[in-house]
Amino acid sequence: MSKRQVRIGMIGYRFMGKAHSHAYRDLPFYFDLDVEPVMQAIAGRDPEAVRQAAGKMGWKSYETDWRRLLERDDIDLIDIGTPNDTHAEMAIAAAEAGKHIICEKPLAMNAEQAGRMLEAANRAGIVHMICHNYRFVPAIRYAKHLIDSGRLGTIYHMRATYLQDWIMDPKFPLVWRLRKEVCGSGTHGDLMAHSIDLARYLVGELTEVTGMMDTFVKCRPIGEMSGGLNAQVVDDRYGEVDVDDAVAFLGRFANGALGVFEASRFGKGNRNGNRFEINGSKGSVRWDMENMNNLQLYLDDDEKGMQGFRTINCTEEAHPYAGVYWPAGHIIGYEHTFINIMHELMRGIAGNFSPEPNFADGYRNQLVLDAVERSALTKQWVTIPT
Ligand code: SOE
Repeated sequence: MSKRQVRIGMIGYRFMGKAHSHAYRDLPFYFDLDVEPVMQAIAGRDPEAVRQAAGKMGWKSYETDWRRLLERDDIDLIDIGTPNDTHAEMAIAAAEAGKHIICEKPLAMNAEQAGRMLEAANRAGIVHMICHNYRFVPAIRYAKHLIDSGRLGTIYHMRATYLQDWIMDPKFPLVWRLRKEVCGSGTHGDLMAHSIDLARYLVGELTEVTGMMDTFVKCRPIGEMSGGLNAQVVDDRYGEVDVDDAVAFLGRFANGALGVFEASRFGKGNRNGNRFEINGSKGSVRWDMENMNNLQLYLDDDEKGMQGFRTINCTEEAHPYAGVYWPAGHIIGYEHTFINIMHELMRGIAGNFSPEPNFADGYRNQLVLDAVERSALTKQWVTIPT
């Protein structure tokens, strides 16, 4: 018997569009699914670019207005991979049209918008997720298993850094990720949102925060608006950078643990340095995205004299998701984190539930982002609403 189809309409087709398209294509290759994902249509404003993207990435059709995807009755799921200022409008309209949704992070420009998106999704009873792909790294899921099963004991600390360096040249242009009206915040919403998601996933809710933010290069040449990490200058005029280049905060978790977080796009030499360490009463874990298959684990009950951090290559059958790919030792990469998350999304649609992380997680994440921003402005500790 043929499987129920999930016909996807994706909005945006650049960096995240490429990652998501690749995931949909590869998904049935690795996972036994109860539904069949169908790459039905993509939407983008530039007719020639969207036509080419559809052809290259394997989409059956394309639209030049995203609203058309919502009108079409051959679309079941809307995938939003556009700049942050568009997420709320698109997601609320998609929910009202009865479409399931996966949305890129950060969910919105602020918690008020994110709350409205969550309400709209709940009201419509659709399946929704936010694309925090790092939760789907086998090593991170294994760390979660170790924490939840008590192997690390009581958790005292989480220390996370997320460092990149692609905007350090003062001549790097003023792309959308550096304009508040388009992205809401800079490094904070782009990178810190991932660390906050991992903190909530691995340790629990944060209750209060105190933070600081800064912008090192305050004016930049005007560049391609849609430009990504390799954007070019297109105009010799300069514009103001009104978002943070770097952010740091201290946080308390509801379970008593302490968190120290730093995110920066001025971390010279770090291309995608997403890292954390968690310390418990019985052990610790360390993880680094640039070596994503490995988890460093310290266990206090190891024999004296042999204690120390060991490296676990999380590619064994015992490691979440690893078994569906290659035999042990044959590592996976960034793109597989998207295949794994899309697999959860398909499970959710088949079973009519919203797998985590969903819009509720996106909303709670946004509450923390907003609180850190407020704290940086007021120089006070800020309580996160429950
Ligand atoms: C660019 O800073 C970026 O692509 C982020 O937007 C992603 O969320 C992160 O995973 C990698 O870096």
